[in-house]
Amino acid sequence: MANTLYYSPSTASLVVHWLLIELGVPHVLHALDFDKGEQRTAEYLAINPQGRVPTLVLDGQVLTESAAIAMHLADLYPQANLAPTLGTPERAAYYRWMLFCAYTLMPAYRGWFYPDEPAGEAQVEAVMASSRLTLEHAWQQVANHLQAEGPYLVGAQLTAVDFVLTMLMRWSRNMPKPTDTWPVLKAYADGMKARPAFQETYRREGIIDWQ
Ligand SMILES: N[C@@H](CCC(=O)N[C@@H](CS)C(=O)NCC(=O)O)C(=O)O
Repeated sequence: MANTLYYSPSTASLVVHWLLIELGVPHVLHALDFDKGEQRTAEYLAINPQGRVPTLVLDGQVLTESAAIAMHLADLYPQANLAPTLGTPERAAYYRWMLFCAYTLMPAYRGWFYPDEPAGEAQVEAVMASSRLTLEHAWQQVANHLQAEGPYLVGAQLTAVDFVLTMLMRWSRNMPKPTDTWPVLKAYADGMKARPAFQETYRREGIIDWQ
């Protein structure tokens, strides 16, 4: 079976799609239409019980969680140098920021985009307000870090975590305080967006905003 990315345009699958193109990994796309609830069909739940994207079937193995897939792809294609050497301070920083994305940014975005999940309709406003605060605080922290230790999250080396972070920055584009509000974050994102594989991902997913 060909490597298959189950995706929906402009979602958490974007970073996996981008890395597959960036690294030249052969794959086919399987689009899921969220409006039709295709992420919750029995067939899809059988491979991803969370009913979310991305799911990447790579060499026959089912992989989920965008940050984990990004790290695995970086490990599989060492010639691209997207993962610092094991056991180095740079590797530790790479883990730190990858988990910052997964532990801090992603749950806060989940709260912003799916605000009824934690406590129902009655608490939607409170959940959105708290998610927004968490995100703005986190983006300030990232901006301070890049200002002091950039140009990339791990310093001089571009790594897979920069791809994950760029996707997460993109999700703020329609929020009250998008990441482009911070000049250092905008400059960083502009550099990442200039990568040909980013442009190609946009083209294949049919995305035109946040160019
Ligand atoms: N932590 C997961 C998050 C995946 C996730 O929340 N995906 C969203 C799209 S951005 C999704 O599939 N939503 C559909 C739904 O929840 O019904 C990852 O990074 O892979």
